[in-house]
Amino acid sequence: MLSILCASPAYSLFGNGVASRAASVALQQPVHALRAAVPLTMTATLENQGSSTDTKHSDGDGGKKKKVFVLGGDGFCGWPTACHLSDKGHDVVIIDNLSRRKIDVELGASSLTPIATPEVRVETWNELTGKNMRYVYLDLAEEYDRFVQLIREEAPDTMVHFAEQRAAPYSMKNAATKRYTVDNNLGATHNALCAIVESGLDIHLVHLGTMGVYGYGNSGGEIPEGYIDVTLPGNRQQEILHPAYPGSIYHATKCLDALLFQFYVKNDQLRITDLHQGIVWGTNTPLTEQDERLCNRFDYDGEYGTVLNRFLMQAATDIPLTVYGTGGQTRGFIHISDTCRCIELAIANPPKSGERVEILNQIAETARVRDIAEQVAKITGAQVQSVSNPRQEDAENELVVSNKKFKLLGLDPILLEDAEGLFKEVTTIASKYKHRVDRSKVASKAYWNKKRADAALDAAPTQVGEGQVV
Ligand code: NAD
Ligand code: USQ
Repeated sequence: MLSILCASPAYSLFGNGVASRAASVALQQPVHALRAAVPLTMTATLENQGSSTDTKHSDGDGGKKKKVFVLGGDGFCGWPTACHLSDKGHDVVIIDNLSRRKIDVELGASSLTPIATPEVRVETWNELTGKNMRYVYLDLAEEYDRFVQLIREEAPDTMVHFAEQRAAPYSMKNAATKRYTVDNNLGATHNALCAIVESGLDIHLVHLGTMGVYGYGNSGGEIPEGYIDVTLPGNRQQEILHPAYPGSIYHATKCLDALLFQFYVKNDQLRITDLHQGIVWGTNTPLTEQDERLCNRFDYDGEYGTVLNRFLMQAATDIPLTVYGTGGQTRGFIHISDTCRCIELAIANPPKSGERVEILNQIAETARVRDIAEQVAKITGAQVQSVSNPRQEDAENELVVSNKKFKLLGLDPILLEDAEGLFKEVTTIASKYKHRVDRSKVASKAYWNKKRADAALDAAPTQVGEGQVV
């Protein structure tokens, strides 16, 4: 019998001083469900996008509450999603090996926000809500037998798979981090797939993929959701998986995951949804705001911090915004609250057994890095800095992405142009915890190749705050 909620990590990164406070921001969004046009397999819509304890969505599976494993449920996306799903009435079991917290120790970095241990998080959540969320300390890539046993004992309906090393810069740091990223991510994904087959249970796998599997606009025109029509030699028309075009080892693992999904659907008729998510920004949701012990993590360091959250944190701590190169890179963005809503929808709308992998683009919109910097600067008065780009990537790119499927399911995502209040919410959090900022960790020290590393040295001074202010 596996022990649940009793495994204690050897260390705690959480400080004292936990104080309760009421949720203050309600992200109620109007629902514009275009029900008539919803494909047959996708029938559930978001009836209620705010925080609530009653589940009102009509489920594509007949509205039943599900037992959901949240793999990687201690992470930035996983924790608020676990709370959201529990709040919606699902029976949630978090599985995590705390590798993200351990990598912080390795990098000498830490979340800007103090985060409680998973045991304290889960206990607090259950105390506040009367729910029965559980947590299992388990390495998905390394502990296959334990994982299969857990699946047999718990018989989940759905597994949401966040449990991968997710930072492109960390994956490009050196040979050890490249190898770890490939071993961990493919090991975790393949173990999840293999275990579903071995269990003999009909489990829906919802995987968090990335927009970066497509490359960023290099195929021309709008990026469709997963599949693309092509004309092969001899004028043969075919629909294929959109060609993979990863820009980092991390992104490459997501492309390889996609091939595994295709194989397991064909061979074992598994039910798989792959969500190609853009860059997630924000910190807390109304649910994780309820109590400081539920606070979500906030990565700001050069390896794990993502661009918009970094800019908001930099603005709050008087660091000029670190635009890499010209800032002409265009990417997809989504707020953390919308991530939770998308997962809720994906769980409620599984593909049928053996149906091709269901792929949805999980973004609210695309935006250019320099435009985001300008927007943050306008709101906060921050300076904008151009630093040598440590990454091998196009300096400028266009990016048009379809996100029709989630919109058809009723998602009305938060858009950046309407997000001034949410920007301020993040800068408020960043200001509150600015005493925890280690300024030496802000600049990225992960170079994609020697050329990029040499260019960064030549472009000295590259220290944050010393570069060219544009
Ligand atoms: P995160 O690093 O904060 O969370 C991942 C969690 O998985 C961590 O808690 C980590 O400890 C756990 N984990 C990793 N390997 C594991 C293993 N072998 N066994 C058990 N647990 C393991 O990352 P995140 O930002 O929450 O991202 C979650 C997922 O969403 C990732 O797969 C990522 O690729 C994807 N995604 C994230 C973003 C983003 O902007 N954060 C955007 C697109 C896609
Ligand atoms: N960038 C800056 N300044 C910074 C940090 C980043 O200009 O201080 C630029 C980068 O060069 C890049 C863009 O901003 O062009 C995005 O970088 P990022 O670190 O915000 O995002 P990325 O490395 O692409 O990875 C993140 C998540 C990853 C997810 C991916 C979605 O870490 O897990 O898969 O976003 S996407 O970008 O759509 O592929």
